[in-house]
Amino acid sequence: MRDESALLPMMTRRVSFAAGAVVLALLFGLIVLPAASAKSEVMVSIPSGAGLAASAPGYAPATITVVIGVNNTVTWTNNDNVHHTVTPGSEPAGTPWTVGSGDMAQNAVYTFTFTVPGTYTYSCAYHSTMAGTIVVKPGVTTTPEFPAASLAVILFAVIAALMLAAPRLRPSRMGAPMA
Ligand SMILES: [Cu+2]
Repeated sequence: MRDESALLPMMTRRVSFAAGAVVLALLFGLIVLPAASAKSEVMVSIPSGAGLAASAPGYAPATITVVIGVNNTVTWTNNDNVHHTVTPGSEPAGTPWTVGSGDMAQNAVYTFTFTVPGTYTYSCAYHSTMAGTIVVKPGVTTTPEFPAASLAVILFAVIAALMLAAPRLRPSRMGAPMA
């Protein structure tokens, strides 16, 4: 009879632990997953008259900040009636962004996804007054860190399970009469 009363709080603890795990999983699904899937691209316009004078808005907006994994795809649209380019200037080492758009006729669209953090400058090959800046920030979670974190959680779970199971595997218990 005493055994049953001692067993009850233990089972209650297990149930509340399981409930806690379910709540955490739901919170993860509600908060983290939508944030990760809500990727958006950044639009930059080359407005009408972009290359006419230094005062003209060459690229609108001229300076943008993007975050890897969130909104690091940038699309330029030539809304002017003359040709322009998006030509890389200074950029962080190791970036694959070296060529740029090439010639962009009226209504031409050019898209690039930035994967190397840093500050980029670019300009138009035809109009020296047109200049833009892109600041690329690293994402909150990067892909290489994820497997390491998962391994740590799995290792912790395995060790915890072994510690819980260990007392039941003792020979003295195994030899005890069942009834
Ligand atoms: Cu131009």
